[in-house]
Amino acid sequence: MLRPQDTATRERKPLIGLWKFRLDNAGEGRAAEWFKRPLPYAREMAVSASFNDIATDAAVRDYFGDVWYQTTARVPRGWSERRIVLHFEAATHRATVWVNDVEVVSHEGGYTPFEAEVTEQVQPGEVARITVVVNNTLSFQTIPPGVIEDTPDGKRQRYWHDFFNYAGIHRPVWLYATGKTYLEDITLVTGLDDTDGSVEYQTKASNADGAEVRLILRDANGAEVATGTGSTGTLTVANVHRWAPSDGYLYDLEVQLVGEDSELLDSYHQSVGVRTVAVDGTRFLINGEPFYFTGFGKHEDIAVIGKGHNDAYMLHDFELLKWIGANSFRTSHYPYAQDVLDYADRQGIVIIDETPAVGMNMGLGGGIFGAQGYTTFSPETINDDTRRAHAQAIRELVARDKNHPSVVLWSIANEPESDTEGAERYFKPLFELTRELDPTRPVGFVNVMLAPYGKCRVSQFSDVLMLNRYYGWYVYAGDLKAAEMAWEQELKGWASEGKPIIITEYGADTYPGLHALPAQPWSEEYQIDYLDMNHRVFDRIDAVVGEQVWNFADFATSSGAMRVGGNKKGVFTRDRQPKAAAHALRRRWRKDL
Ligand code: BDP
Repeated sequence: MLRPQDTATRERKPLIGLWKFRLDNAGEGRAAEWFKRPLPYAREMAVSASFNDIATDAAVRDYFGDVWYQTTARVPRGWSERRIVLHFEAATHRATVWVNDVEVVSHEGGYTPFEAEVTEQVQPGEVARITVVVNNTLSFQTIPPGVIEDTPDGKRQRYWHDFFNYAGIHRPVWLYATGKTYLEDITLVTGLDDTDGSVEYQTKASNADGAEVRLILRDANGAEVATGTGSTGTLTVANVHRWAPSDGYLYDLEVQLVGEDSELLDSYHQSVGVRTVAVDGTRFLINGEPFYFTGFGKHEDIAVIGKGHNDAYMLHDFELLKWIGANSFRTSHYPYAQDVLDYADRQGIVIIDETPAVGMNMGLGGGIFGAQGYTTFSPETINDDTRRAHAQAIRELVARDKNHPSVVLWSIANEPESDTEGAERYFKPLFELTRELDPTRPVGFVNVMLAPYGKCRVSQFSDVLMLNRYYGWYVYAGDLKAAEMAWEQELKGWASEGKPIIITEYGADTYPGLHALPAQPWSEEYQIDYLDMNHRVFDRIDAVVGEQVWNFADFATSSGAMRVGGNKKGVFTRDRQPKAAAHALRRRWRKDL
């Protein structure tokens, strides 16, 4: 699926702004066919934003079930004879869409795009009614998983991931038009041969019998550097300007479908960063050169907007990454908005791209999320149906992000149970699937402290070991000497596996403004000491090729005795002001200062 674009043959119309909105507490909307008329008793809701924090009411914030969105859009009158498509960049966690009275699409999974052709349902020049029922309920068969529990006070949604279950239409919606002959998909693989670059392409088109595929590759100044024809092939770029960390140089590949009489039937612009990625022993190579990841696990998390994408915050976050000397981040714990990936491409920021498979671990968080009382992998809990949903989430992530040069590594899950036979059985085919979908990038998953070196049965499938460790926080809190010894010992074990290791999480909750001398947990001083201790350990182990602090910024999570107004492991506050540790990290990461 190609993201909507304005080109010589395509036009799009954003459907963002205020939509009608209502909760469906009684679960009556589907049977009552609310899509057939103006949404009854609706309030207004911002699209794109999570709905949870807009109102002042806990009943809205904590709501789970169906919520309804509705808008009307006038279809541009110039779109007659065109193929018209309704496109959602995401609806969390699932949605069904009607255009006027007709159901046009349903989609499962909260962070990847979906669309439906609606040519037959709309009239150019006329107004169309678009109704969406979004559902944010999590079950053992969803990614991420959750469960609805009965309590004396009614039903409650529980889940095992440590971030708030923001939901709604929090990414843009588009109406767009193409010709009847159109490009469906483009897949690129880039390579390097000394000073030459190669761009291997594969295109897919619809209703394109008799049409020719033509390709024009232009450099950043718009000068043509290579051309080609045919639905698959390879372009060569002499003296290529490589895409590299902190040098987000992009070429523009225009793919055209041309009719017999030379008529331009479709045109799509795909940006291309020419680079290679490889694992060699314990080294992670970008363009054949060892790369060391510095940066963070992040979240899409903004006050009031929740997981809604916001361009201003995105730009500011990247400014902060640059300021602090971060060259990378992980899209913990779900695929981020496509604008973020596009911007990372342009900025030369390196991405570890993660699926929404988080919280698949019933052994975790007894103290944080309450006692679990479930078995992780079992016919009643995470089972074959869950794995099918997980496989689909991987397919949609790879399909969406395969052409981003910034994406160098797939993370197919965060901290799942991984020390049991059930886990091994569950994950083996998912690794195989990911490699089949994308043979060009390394694949891994993020290992949890409960499956330490010697116990994990899933790491055998990973090309890169990604470890989340909280020595000095969840264990040995306040005793950094003991933490340092235990951590180094475990890490040496992992290093003996001969694979590159990225520390994808290490962090300490820190209440901004809390000071303690000598340092104590939760103080700004302790966060610095904790990070220093970790860095001493990493610097002693060659196989460590990256450090990503948990977290870039404080973020919202479900409330609990361990959380003070959210998760406070941010190096920046939720409103993006630096804690003292930000300055310390900057001194470590900014080699130019
Ligand atoms: C890890 C999770 C992350 C949490 C973090 C924490 O991967 O989502 O927020 O720990 O406890 O278990 O802060």
